Amino acid sequence: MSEATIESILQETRRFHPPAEFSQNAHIKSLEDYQHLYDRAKADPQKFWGELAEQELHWFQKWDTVLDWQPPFAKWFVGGKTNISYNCLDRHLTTWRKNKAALIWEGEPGDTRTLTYAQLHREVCQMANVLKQLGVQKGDRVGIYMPMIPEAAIAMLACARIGAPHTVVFGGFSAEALRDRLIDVQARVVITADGGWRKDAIVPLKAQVDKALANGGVPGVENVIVVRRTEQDVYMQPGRDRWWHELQQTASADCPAEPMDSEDLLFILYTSGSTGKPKGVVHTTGGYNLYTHITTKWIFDLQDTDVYWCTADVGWITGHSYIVYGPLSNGATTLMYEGAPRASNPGCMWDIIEKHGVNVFYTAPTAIRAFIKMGDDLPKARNLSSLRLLGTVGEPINPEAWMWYYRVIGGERCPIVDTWWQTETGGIMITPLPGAIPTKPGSATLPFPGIIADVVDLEGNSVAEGGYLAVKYPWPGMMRTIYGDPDRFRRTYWEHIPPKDGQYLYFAGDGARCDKDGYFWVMGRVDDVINVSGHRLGTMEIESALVSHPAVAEAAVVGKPDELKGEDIVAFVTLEGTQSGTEELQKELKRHVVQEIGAIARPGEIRFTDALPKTRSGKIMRRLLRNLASGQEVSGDTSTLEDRGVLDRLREGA
Ligand code: 7RM
Repeated sequence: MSEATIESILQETRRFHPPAEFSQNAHIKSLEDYQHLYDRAKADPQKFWGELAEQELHWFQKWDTVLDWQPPFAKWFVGGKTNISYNCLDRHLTTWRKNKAALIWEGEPGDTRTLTYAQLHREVCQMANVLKQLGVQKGDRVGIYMPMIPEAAIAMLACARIGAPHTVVFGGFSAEALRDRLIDVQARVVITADGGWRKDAIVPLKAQVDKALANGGVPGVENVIVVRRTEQDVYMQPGRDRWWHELQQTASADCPAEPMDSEDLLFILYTSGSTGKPKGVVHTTGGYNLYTHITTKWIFDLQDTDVYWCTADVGWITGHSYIVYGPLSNGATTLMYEGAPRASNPGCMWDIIEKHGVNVFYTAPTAIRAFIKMGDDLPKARNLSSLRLLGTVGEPINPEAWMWYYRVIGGERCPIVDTWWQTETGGIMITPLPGAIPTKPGSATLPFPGIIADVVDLEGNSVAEGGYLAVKYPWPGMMRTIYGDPDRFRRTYWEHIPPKDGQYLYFAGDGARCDKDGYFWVMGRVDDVINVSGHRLGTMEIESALVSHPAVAEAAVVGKPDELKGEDIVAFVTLEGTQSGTEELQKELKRHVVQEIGAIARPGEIRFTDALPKTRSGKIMRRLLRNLASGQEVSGDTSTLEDRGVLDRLREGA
């Protein structure tokens, strides 16, 4: 976050109260109601979560114990048996919702499809049977590498139905990144499409899968299921690759949901950290289901007549929790959009809101800033009066963007829920409840009932004026471990801050402040993670990608504030031997990073230098590089710098 943004946030005094009419009809109607829930949950969390689990979900068998907490390992609803696919589908079929739209899909270019709960259930059962026929058993991992099409949700639910944990890999990731993830989970089957639409172009997903699997690249993958989406020619390897529609045609629609243990793995989703390779975040069945269910219900205040639209991609946690599982578990109508705003169709988002009468709209600050740039005329030319609630996620929202969203999109009548959470938390943690909590532009406001959050120093003492965001008590949606690496789980999240008075603290990796009203202001990452357009990237991943190029000797990557993307990637690179830092090489290195990771990791800027600023013990001084990248004066102590000349040469180079 830039200094200017921090300054403007600290001076923020505006307050927006929920409209009375909104509060009257809301699930949580007043600040007192919120306070009551919060206090009750804090006083007896197990009773609070246990009661909700009983009221809100179907269980084949009730649990014996709500929480088994052996820090940092939690088990929720121990002994309980349930199935999230059952909760998202089957239980709605015995109600009037059977023929309600479960999924409205807006595809590119101009395709559309609506699936009722009954239709979605049928497709899911068939795909579940297909997976079984291909030999997928409970516990086997399935890779999903898909565009934003209904089949992505169907595939996830089919996996959940038979107890096969899924790993969705964002379609923007490269073949290399896909391969790493498939290897790490030892996937048995991969579900993909011939291609997907992104901004008027076709992304060759199947070709990427072929590349990832080439030469036994991922041992153990026996089958690839391919959705026909773009109808371009793709290679189908005999014996391995099969068409989704052909398999579905002959599959039975009778597939009872497998009763899963509450702690059975539901999915593994990779996310970037400050060190090493992306981590496989593990989420399990019962706790995740309850947490995404109840956060969706109370935060998006879902009403049965609502059309709800979250613009994330199912390849990210937001898509998992708030396009697929949370909304469907509530029997809501969830809208899925394959496209994105682009020069050829800049008003597409507003067209979709008008066309479907979207009531709840959830997007990212980076998208809002892009909308602002495209001008007010586009949204003003559409009828957006169906909207009653707006949400944001992914990065801090600057107050100006918040105000624009409130005025131009929300018509000054829609509350905004600025939702802070992470892949690791499973669901939203700090957020307004829209009928209850007054908002302040730029603040995620207060913790969800049952979440005990604090801003602390590295000893675990509360430091409201600025410190690390931490969570003090386990919650049902929390990650259970890093796949295959419980030690790394402990080190990454539970050892930065030592337990205080026997209480363990979850370290989120974000910096935050807490104001006199107890409102949280999340300032951004405090580790070597950068947030580019709401996408989380580890500097080390990008450095590894750069160093894997033969011309590169060393690389150091930092974020610099960017008006549109939040942050942009700046790479400082030293070259091998006699290589010279040409413009052509800059381009090639950018291409190389895209090839290794994907387009979201493309550095905005590559700066060649003869040396990186290091301490005498050889550590790269990133703080200096961050200063340089953002054009600021180098601040703070430089006395540990080994070669002071480096700094001057870097300055001159810029
Ligand atoms: C949901 C998601 C997590 C990181 C997190 C923060 C940042 C997310 C907000 C936010 C300020 C918000 N999962 N972040 N939401 N920062 N205000 N409302 O984004 O795992 O991909 O990223 O995103 O830094 O640690 S994520």
